Amino acid sequence: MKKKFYITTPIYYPSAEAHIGHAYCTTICDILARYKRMRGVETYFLTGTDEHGEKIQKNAALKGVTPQEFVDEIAGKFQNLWKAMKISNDDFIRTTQDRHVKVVQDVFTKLYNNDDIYLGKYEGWYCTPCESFWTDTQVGEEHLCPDCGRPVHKASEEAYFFKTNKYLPELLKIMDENPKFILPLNRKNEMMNTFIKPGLNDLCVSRTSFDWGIQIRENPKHIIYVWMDALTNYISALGYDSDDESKFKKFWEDPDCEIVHIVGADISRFHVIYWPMFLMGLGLRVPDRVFVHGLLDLNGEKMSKSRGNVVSPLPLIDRYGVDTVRWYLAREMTFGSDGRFSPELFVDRINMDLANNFGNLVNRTTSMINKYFEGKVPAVTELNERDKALKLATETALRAYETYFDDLKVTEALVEVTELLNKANKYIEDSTPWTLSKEGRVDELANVMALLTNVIIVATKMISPVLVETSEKVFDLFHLSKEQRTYDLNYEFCPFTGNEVTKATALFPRLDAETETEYIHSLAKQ
Ligand code: ME8
Repeated sequence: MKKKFYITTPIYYPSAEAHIGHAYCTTICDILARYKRMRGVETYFLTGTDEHGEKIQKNAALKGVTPQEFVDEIAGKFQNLWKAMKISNDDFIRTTQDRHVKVVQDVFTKLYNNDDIYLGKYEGWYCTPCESFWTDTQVGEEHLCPDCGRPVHKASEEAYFFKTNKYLPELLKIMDENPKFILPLNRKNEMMNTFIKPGLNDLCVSRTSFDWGIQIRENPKHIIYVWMDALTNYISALGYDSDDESKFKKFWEDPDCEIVHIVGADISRFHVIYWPMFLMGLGLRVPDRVFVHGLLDLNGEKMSKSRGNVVSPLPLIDRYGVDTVRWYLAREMTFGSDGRFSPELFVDRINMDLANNFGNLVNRTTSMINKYFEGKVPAVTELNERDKALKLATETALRAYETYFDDLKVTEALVEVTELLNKANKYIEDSTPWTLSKEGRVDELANVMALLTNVIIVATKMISPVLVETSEKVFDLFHLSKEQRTYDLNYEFCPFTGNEVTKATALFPRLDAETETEYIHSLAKQ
């Protein structure tokens, strides 16, 4: 594992407010960042907003405000949402900030002087909501945008182009030599078959048809097309090409820093193909991995701001708590595959994993320790076969969890935790502590309580990058010292003898399926 970790979300368009899809990607990045920090890796986590472009200019005009006023308001709402979701980003970059604008202009100049960019004419099918030009094949006979399904129109303008084929051999070499450059692995074939094999066009990197963007210094009637502007955020935020390049040196140039971009399937080609090429033109290192996550639909319908059917995470957080929403997002959809947001799945998932499994285990254990051992964790003595099996299961789960996380398999890592918690609940049923107590088998009963405490603390540490509030509550219930709260794979077995234990009050109350699904359905309709 590298010593440092730089992780980024896409920078979202503040053309409308954030929805559950944005929250999904940001939450997963947050979980990865928190996991790395917990492992002692120096981590830098970036998110932000992509504030230029025709759509934003149009939306601002509709509202009767300037584009800057428009993005200021929505960027503020994004930041508030991330606070409410306990997102631990180290920085929030906005592409209208001076620190970014200057870098983008310099990047353009460098690439132009390097003969990577030339002035030509662009003709194609343009989708205004998506700000993308498409080819004849892509729009089909009906002339519909392949992304959002809306009609496209023919457009032509003088524009600058980036020479993609100049860097294609180097890109293919990187993809070959580093098989984990694009993750999950099947996304590589998709990139090759859909975009690279049919032949790559040069990329249009400027516009003259609107002016809400970063001007090209050498030819001010052009603005830099939104993707070259947007992608540059990953280095401008680190201070590339500024008076203080210390963060850039630390988190980009140092080969001992792992650079990971997490992006949705809708924008993978920009990150996997063009962004590495821009970096090659600038003579900079390319990222280690681009992880392409799937898109969430809403009750089976594609969710997008352009279509106007979105769910905001805020009312969900207000009603169910931030951990519940974070857990649902990270656990329900396998990270890397497409998924679905549905009220029924939400309620089922929370009841199954948090109320019945995790919450129940903590409630039962803390209550039994109070009943049988006056609220103090007893010491372990000789273990029987069942105890040994649970001890082994804990160690095995911990190792599998780390391996999955190191491969960015977030959901799989969390499944390890829920399976371990299931085993612990089953261990209670099999050990029948109530019988041990009745029969006065105190040593065996003590072992059961000590082992359960051990599993709960290990599992809570594993789950803590997701359940940021509850994990602290559980540590408090077991009166853990600061040292006892740290995470260590080679942990000491049952080191909690003598710790006081407070009886839990329902950590995650069971949700009433009928009332809550109805409530969440009403949110999706608003
Ligand atoms: O594309 N399910 O911004 P954007 C899951 N500004 N994730 C979703 C989602 C859904 N239904 N909808 C959106 C842009 N996302 C550019 C990015 S980066 C240099 C510039 C997430 O506001 C997902 O991560 O349209 C997707 O890639 C991103 O939001 C697109 O956000």
